[in-house]
Amino acid sequence: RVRAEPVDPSLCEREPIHIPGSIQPNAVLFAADAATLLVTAFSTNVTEVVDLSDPPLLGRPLGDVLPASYMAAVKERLADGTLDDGRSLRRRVRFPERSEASYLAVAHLHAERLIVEIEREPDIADDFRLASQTDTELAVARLRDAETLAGAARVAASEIRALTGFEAVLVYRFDSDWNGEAVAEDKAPNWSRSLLGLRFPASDIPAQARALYTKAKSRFVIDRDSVPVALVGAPGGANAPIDLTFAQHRSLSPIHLEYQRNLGVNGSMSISIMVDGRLWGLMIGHHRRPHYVPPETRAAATVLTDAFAMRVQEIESRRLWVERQAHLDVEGRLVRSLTRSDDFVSALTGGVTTLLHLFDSTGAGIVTGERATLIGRAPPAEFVLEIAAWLRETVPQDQTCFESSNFTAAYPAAVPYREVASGLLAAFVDDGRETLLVWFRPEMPSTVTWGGDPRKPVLAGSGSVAVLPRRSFERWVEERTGHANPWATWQSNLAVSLAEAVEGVVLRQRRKIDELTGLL
Ligand code: BLA
Repeated sequence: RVRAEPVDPSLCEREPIHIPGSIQPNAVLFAADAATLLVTAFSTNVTEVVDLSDPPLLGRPLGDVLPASYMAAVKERLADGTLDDGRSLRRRVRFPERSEASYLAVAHLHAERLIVEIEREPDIADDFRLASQTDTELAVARLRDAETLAGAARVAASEIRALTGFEAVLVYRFDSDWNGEAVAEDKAPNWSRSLLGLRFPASDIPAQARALYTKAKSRFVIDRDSVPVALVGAPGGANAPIDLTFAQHRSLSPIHLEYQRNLGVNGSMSISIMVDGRLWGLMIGHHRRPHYVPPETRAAATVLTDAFAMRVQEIESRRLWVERQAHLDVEGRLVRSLTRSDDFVSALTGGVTTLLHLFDSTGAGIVTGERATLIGRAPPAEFVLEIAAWLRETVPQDQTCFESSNFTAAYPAAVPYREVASGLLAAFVDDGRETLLVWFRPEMPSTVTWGGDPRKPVLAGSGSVAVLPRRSFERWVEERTGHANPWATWQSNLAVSLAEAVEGVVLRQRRKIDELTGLL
């Protein structure tokens, strides 16, 4: 029985998913010492390809059991040093005892072990599809034509679904807190369930899984309910758990498989979407029945996902470039008027171009000592002075800037002003923190629709099962208050650089005043 109360989601991060001690049953696995190439572990289903009776497999040269031509190629790659993390050697192989069947052997080197996975290629697979090169080229061309991120995501989801035959393909995007959202979906018309636009809490894909997915780029589950095949190794020291980080047939976390059951998903896929070296999201495939995707198609889906990732990078960096150019232009005009004027406050707030032209702010201003000069929609001056006092005290000395898109959470006294001041960006001008520039952003009234109650993502299990995923993915609507659009890092950097320019001018004006008072 499942107890109702939620459990600390960090429990999920403790499962060592890279050493599950088993693989999915459609492949056979051999592990050998990378130096000696003697077998140190194997999956208990190896009898599907080799005869085990005599002599024992453990400690035997891997070359005794794998086809000679394949072993020769493996040794060549080992000598070249081109089999380490993430790289592999793939070859079609046959075994004498199984002359009728064709297998794909994939070898890679990881943690001082050579791991060889041998996958049976079914004669006729369910929903069998083979990726043709032209299909993939056409799909890449369509991705290149997409002008917006949403457009590219829609193209990617539908092309990858057409390629892999999943009943649904989702583009899942992480936010800065590792919550995620299904930003595109392509699905079979007879599947009424839709996850499009739903949010999912970070604990659904815990930290160690995200770290693993940054290294190993894809996972495919043919049959959620299949029984994993155990790995057996030499007893004693050599029996350290086999690190399956890069193994294609690693069996996935049973907690995750339970999650899939609750979602109504059997066969599945996830391919890492890497943008700028960071896990941007996942290309997720769902099937209500078991679903086999042949190796070439899996490889093509990974290539398409990479093409999508590159398109995202292009679209994002172009948008950022245009936005930044416009801001640099505004900054240039502000700095020019600063240098022409003796009064920096009016130079920044009184001219044709003002602080309000920066950062999509709706209010802005300057605090100098006990005076606040404000433009646009901002809290009253007395309250802005209170905010300034709080900032002077709270912001660590080594930081010259403060930014929040949920300011009322940091400073509850601002709740009455959240309509105009849910977002705050502030930059100190001088070391003494007497002067600061501030920008305000209004509250974005919004509702976030989660796939299930995000306050209870994890349930307590019983017996040997400590935690369970939630069972309901019913839409759960959260009303969000006190949130503004978030500030980008380049925006706070620009605020700091403008504050530095102001400091130059303020110092010059001070010097002038000092000179004048010296003359008196
Ligand atoms: C993994 N969780 C995952 C993965 C996805 C999700 C896509 C990757 C699985 C893979 O690569 O095949 C979650 N799947 C989703 C989401 C959607 C979806 C959000 O389709 C929405 C569209 N998960 C939990 C809880 C725990 C948990 C409570 O909900 C732990 C207590 C764990 N999820 C968990 C683990 C993995 C995982 C451990 C790693 C699975 C693995 O690679 O072994």
